Amino acid sequence: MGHTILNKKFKFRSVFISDIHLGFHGCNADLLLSFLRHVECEYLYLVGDIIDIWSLKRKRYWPQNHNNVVRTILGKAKHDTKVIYVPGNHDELLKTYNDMVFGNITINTKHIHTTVNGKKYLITHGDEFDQVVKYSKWLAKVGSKLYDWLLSFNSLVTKVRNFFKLNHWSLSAFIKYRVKNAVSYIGSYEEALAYTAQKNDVDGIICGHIHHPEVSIIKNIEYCNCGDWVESCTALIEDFDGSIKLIEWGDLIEMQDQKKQDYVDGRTA
Ligand SMILES: [Mn+2]
Repeated sequence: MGHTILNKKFKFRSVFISDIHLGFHGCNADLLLSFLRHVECEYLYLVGDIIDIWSLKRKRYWPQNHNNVVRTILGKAKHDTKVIYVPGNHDELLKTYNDMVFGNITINTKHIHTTVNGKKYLITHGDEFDQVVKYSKWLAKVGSKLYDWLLSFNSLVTKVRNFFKLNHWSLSAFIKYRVKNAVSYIGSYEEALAYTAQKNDVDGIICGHIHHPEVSIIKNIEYCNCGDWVESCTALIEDFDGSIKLIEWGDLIEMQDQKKQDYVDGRTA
């Protein structure tokens, strides 16, 4: 679609996007394409759930604009952008290819990004915290031993489910379904990630998974969630001073469209 309103190109040191869900009909590929075409960066992180293999298994869906997203990313990787793909749960198949390079895109299941001012951020999709959040009520009482155990338990659960071809338990779907408790689940998720960042001795954590964009400080840890390209259409960027910021591309485009519309209305009125 013709989002030609912004003539400007934005330059950032790094861009972080997650939960694109290519192959799923809800993916907002047009908005993502306009974002990718307006952005230049040295590092592009794909923070999981980029290709929705679960959805493709249910229904084969792959329109042209999903191809265009892949081509645009490969084009950046071919030129001056270092592209790192950290797989999530909807594309967990890729986790078995850790450290492999496909068309200039490196697969890394766990990655630490160092900003221009020397801060360290752990980059992870965040699905491994599903079981932690599920049992967060009594986790708070029993403490961190159980937390560690649940983290390893999560991968076991995934293996067993894959073996028996069972459906996955998805935290993001669960949060959407249990609207009343959504706030408390989001809170538990954020705390679990901040705790992991502390344990890994980093300044912050960059994640996705729950489709809830945010940049905030939790327990002295910078918690940064990319959001998604199904609903929020947001990205995280690292500026040239090293600060991590949230860009609400959907809102930005809408504002520009509105300005243009106001202009047109003004002329015709
Ligand atoms: Mn996910």
